[in-house]
Amino acid sequence: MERFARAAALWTAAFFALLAFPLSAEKQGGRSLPDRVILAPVATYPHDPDSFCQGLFCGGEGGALFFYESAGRYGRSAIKRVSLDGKTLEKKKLPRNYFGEGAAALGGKIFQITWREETCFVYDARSLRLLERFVYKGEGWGLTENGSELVMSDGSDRITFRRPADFAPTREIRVFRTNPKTGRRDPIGRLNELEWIDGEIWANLFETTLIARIDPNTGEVIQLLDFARYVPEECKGAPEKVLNGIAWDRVGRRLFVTGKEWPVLYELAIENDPLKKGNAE
Ligand SMILES: [Ca+2]
Repeated sequence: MERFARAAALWTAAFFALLAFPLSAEKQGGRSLPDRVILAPVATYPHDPDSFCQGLFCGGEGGALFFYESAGRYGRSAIKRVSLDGKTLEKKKLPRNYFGEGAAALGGKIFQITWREETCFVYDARSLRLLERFVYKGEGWGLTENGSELVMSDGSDRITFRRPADFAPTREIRVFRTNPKTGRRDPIGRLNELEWIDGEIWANLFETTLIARIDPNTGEVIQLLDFARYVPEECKGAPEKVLNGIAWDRVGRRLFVTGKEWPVLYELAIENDPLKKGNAE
């Protein structure tokens, strides 16, 4: 897919800005994480500014990358197949009384949860034909998958693992951050859109510019990444137009982030990750 040449100059400036304001060092649980930039801007793409993005993940194989996006709001909720350059290729609307939230694909099916309607819609991933619905208890916020299980947030500090066969919960973790001063485990709540990346859960924290990297075995937040610099100017005064939408291209190892009604989607490369073996100093 062709990238936008005009983004190059923008990103040259942004890259130097990023170097000038590196992510802060974080001290957690006695560990001191290196003060290093791990996200490098690569490109920008258009995103539908009318799409209230509640869930995003990559589809396609090889060079034919596209996205599935779950859009929210009553009357405007949908599951969509979207091209890298922001065009809606296919769209299935939800009934007016359902508010779309997180979405993920597993076993050739797409699972789309809803905010307060306790319903998970299941579609055929190719045709987007509705196959069935599952019910669950409580609110639905974010959804991702680890290759065999669905992984769901509900706006609290809880993440539940669910069976794709019937959406039943099988286990849960509570997300926390070790307080560097007291050593106590402080709950990290308002977990929203999720993405499974290299054996970690990445979750944005609702109404913040933060994405937490979470150890899925313990629930511990191993790093907080601040995306404040990526919030588009035109969204800064609108409280609802927050960061939401994390997608990981496993083949190309590309990270994509956007937000609710953001006009832009960013591609970022994860470089020199100090938390991965081989990169530690
Ligand atoms: Ca996602």
